Amino acid sequence: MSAVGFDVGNENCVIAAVKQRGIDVLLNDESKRETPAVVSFGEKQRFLGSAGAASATMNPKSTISQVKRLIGRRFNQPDVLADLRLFPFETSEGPDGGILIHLQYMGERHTFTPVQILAMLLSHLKQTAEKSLGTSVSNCVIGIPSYFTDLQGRLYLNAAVIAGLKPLRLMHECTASALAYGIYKTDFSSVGATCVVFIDIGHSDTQVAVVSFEPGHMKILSHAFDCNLGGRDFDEVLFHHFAEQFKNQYAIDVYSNIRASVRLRAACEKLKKVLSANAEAPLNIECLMDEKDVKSFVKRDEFEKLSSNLLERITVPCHKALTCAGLTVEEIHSVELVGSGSRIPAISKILASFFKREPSRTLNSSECVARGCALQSAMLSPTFRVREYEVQDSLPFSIGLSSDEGPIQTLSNGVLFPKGHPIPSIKILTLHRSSTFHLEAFYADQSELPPGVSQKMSIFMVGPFQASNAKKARVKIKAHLNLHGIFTIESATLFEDHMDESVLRSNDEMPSETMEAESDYGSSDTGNGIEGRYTTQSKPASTASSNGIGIGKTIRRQEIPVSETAYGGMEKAELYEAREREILLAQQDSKVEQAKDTKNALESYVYETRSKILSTLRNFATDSEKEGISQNLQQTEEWLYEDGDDETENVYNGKLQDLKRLVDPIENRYKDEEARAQATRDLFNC
Ligand code: ATP
Ligand code: K
Ligand code: MG
Repeated sequence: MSAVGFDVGNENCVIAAVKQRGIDVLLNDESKRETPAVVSFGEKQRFLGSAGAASATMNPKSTISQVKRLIGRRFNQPDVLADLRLFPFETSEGPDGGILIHLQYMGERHTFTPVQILAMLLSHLKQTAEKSLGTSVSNCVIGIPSYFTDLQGRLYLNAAVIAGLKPLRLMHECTASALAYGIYKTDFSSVGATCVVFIDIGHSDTQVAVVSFEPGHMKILSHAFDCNLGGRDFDEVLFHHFAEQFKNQYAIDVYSNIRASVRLRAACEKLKKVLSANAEAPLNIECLMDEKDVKSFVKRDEFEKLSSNLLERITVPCHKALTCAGLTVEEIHSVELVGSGSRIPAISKILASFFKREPSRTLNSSECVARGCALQSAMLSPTFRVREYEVQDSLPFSIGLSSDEGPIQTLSNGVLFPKGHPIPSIKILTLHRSSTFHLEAFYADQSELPPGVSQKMSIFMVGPFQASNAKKARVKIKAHLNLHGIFTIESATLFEDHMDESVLRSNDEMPSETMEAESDYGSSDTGNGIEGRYTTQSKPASTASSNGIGIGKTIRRQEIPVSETAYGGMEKAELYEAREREILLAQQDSKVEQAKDTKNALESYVYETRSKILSTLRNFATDSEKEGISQNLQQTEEWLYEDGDDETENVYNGKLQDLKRLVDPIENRYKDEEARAQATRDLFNC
């Protein structure tokens, strides 16, 4: 058994697994610890991960990357459009306002949603993990950015279903890093909390979390982010710099050529990395455009000047996170820098001056998210015994709930779960309803959300049901902020008071409603400001009767079905269809892979047999047998290079069997003779 964690990055993915002894990062097919988040559609099969990245410059229009950023986004948002303009693949607006990706594959035009592409990637990571571990993998924990909305979380779960994975938890990336940091830490003070700031600068985003550690317990105090600031933005600065330079220097317009843009971007990324370790770096690209070779260089100082706007922006989420946590820099024990985008030296410099201390790099900056996810996966899996350790995350955006009859207010500011509320949590609400009704969850504060993100979340239908006595009916709703951070109405129960006839005669007054205090499971926060007809109650009432108010009163209890629809979410049928389609695509890939493997096997058989016929098998075959085999080997070899270059597994296998029918009898004679000789040796040796 193993517990697996996946860090799906905008650029790089990492898989970690908790094994009997400690956590390992699993290697991919190319023995690498990081797998590019790329899916490329070739002529006859898909190439995923490292293989996909290899085709990025050859086949840019059918090579899809950076899909993480597109999940659950609307096509028509300015920041989405800005992203899409930079991507070499074709996109359009879907009927629901989402993003559609178009590409050529196997001679046809195909359309996929970002969720489907993500599913391909997850499926590839699953396979990689399975190969490495030698077992099937389904349960897992997957990292997500802290600025992901409810919808994005739901769509990640959908992608996991399409890929055949079962996430035990979607975990905020900084929370995962914090877990990987905190669980083994022993040098924290044993009295009071130790507060640490985690800053993850990735490919396209910057996330900051302030975390408090106590023995056996960690708690996220705040999350902050800039979802449009990461390593790629620094590449873009260099890209523009050189693109402008080359206009004058070489009279080429790189912007107008997809292939040249892809190549210059890739070269700028390399250059940026060189600048992290050197004071200056050269840029040389052969035949970039119009058959022109380009040459240039840049100094680190100049690069820092060009990217000064970006560098300044890094402290903004740091400031926000501290303010939200109610802490000053002096109260911070350490500042932990993770994510490969943070390797630019100027970033450490600016953070050092903001926090008045050097940021530390205690964690492996590219692996800590996956390691934290793997740890959490082990903690949630019954087959692992991990140290007792509580991970309490924090809700990034306030959630409100309204019904067909108006807002449901449980806190004075009109919010059901405020920003910063612990994840997971449950709240029980009591509503006075006697027939089917709707609830709508929404983000209560637009200013907390990333730009362009809708406040709409999901609609819940509570019903169908009909109470027998409208005046006496109450519905208890269990509102759940689940382990994934997703808001659901977990259950609804109808309670109806019924008076015993004999008691009714002696007591015509009906008992009045009780108003009970709100309770949060998993937090000490108690709301007030209960308004109007809505009450919240601490525990679901049992079916029982006598509560001391009216003797003879019985409460009838009935579970009511709840169905939910997320704005922009996937319907069951769509999900089913996507799963079927993914299976077909995977079958095509493995068909092609198997044909390749069998072809290779046939090729090696030809070479091995040719040399054996001249050596070990020489004395066990007649001349005419040798003649026949040699001829056949020759023909097969020629066929492999011509007509048989691109055949099915069956055809290759057929050829292989034909050859074996000729060679096996000779092989057997040789083996018999070997066995006889061995027996003789054994006899004389003892
Ligand atoms: P995200 O977290 O945004 O989803 P990710 O996890 O894929 O993305 P990382 O792998 O943490 O991102 O970081 C990738 C970024 O780090 C790229 O922009 C890459 O160019 C940059 N990077 C990697 N090595 C260096 C280096 N030595 N110097 C500067 N930048 C680097
Ligand atoms: K990563
Ligand atoms: Mg990352």
